[in-house]
Amino acid sequence: MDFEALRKYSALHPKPAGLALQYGTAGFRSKAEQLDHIVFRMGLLAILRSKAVTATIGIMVTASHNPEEDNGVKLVDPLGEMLHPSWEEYATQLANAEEQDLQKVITEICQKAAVNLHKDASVFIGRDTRPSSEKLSQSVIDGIQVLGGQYHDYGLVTTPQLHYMVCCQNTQGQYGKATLEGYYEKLSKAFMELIKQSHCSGESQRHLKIDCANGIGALKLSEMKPYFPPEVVIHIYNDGTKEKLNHLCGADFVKVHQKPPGGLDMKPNERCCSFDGDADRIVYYYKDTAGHFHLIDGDKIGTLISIFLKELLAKVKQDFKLAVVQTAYANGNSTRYLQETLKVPVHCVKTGVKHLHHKAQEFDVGVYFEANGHGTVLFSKAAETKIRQLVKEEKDDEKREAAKMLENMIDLINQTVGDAVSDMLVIEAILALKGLTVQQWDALYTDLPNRLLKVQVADRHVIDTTDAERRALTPPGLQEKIDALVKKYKLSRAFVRPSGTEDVVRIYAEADTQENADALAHEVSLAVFYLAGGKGAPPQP
Ligand code: G16
Repeated sequence: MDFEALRKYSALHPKPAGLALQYGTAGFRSKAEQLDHIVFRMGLLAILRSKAVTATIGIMVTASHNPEEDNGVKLVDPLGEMLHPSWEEYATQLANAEEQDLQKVITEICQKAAVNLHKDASVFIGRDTRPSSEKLSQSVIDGIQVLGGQYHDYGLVTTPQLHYMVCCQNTQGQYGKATLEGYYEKLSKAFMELIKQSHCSGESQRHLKIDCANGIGALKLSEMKPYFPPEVVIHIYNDGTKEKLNHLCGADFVKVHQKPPGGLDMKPNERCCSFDGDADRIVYYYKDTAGHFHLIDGDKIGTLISIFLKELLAKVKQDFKLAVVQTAYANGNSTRYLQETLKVPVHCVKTGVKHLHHKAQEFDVGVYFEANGHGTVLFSKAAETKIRQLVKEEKDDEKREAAKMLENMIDLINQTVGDAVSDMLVIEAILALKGLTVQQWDALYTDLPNRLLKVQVADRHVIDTTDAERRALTPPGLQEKIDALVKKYKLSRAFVRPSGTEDVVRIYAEADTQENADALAHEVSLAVFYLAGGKGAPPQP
């Protein structure tokens, strides 16, 4: 290793004194101006990771749902999954090392992770549309070059597109071609094959209004438009030409505020959806004839997909284990519906796609969705092989037809990570195949009224949680207070957790009425404020 070059380049990307950041829910996230040294060092780490696993590693510069002024960076592991947890710790160590200790920390990581520095290394880079992203991805390249690795810069891509590229590359093309054309072709072919199997779509043309959060999704959907069949007409809103990224729009805004995004004019009963800033989340919604807004969040998306898959799995008559993975944010009625009506096992894990993905890998067919719209479906290798074999060899028409649909689902869903574009096509195909309107989909179950709030505290890490984040261990007295508050309301539930992407504590509450959910969330936010060191003025109702 050329330590002299490392010293020289690292000095060009100095760490601000006293700044310590942590590899969180989805990598590092902070104000963009605090991140130059972090992205440079993540360039270094990507090379080490690539040498350690002898595979291409991805680096995405994005802060997804965060405000435009923020940015972030995360590493993508060989099959397109999130960075292995053992390396998250190395990432944090490297990010926080003082300039003079950088060489020592790198040497320690190489020893602990048995990195053979003589091996080749390769990194794929992508970035979102934030004004700061281009410069930050240049700093990633500086880091890569110091350690002498190969790289391919995809430039502007959605986060899931980068995950897809990494997986394609490391499976030697088995997962698909590692190009944008390859991605568009794979998805559109599977989508068209699927809707060909629809006999009663109920709509000759499918119109869908899409709020792209003023982010990368608009660019990539426009590129993909020529690949769509003429029956599918997408209308792109919030394309980034007028307003700021994620400002009053996008999947996170719509989910948190339970209201339509700005910049999208919605007629009664029109099917609409929102992507987030890097197009890895999606939520649907519509307005009824009385003008009421109806949100169809990740829970209901996961439910629709589970219903569809369960029916197909019954038809192919294989002993495949289907399960759904959710987080504590899942609406109580979605969990009840899945378990009691659909009779599908449901598992609850900590927030963060990496946790859901990991759990979903335990099943033949693992559906995972966060309520915020981040999710996908994983098919085990054995299930995939069996399904593809049934398509080729099965004599029974109904069984073969069902296997064919499952095969197209396997190709349409981005199994590396939640992907708004792929999820949207999956949903549109299922609605067409089942002849369902958005209202019928919404009517599967009624969400319990709920409220999401944020509170700022001096140090959010004073809150430690357990039981998949449903109970607070610290600070003392907080959980007891939440328990007492929850007892005041019917059908109620509440929990708090430190965010891994923003400097806030998140609060979730649900109850029998919206007033009660709002009141409970507010009371819990006051408890957090007073017991966990709230900053500024106490939260107002
Ligand atoms: C990221 C993660 C999601 C998580 C969300 C919020 O989403 O990928 O799994 O639900 O952050 O996390 P937290 O509550 O810890 O801030 P995104 O879309 O911002 O990448």
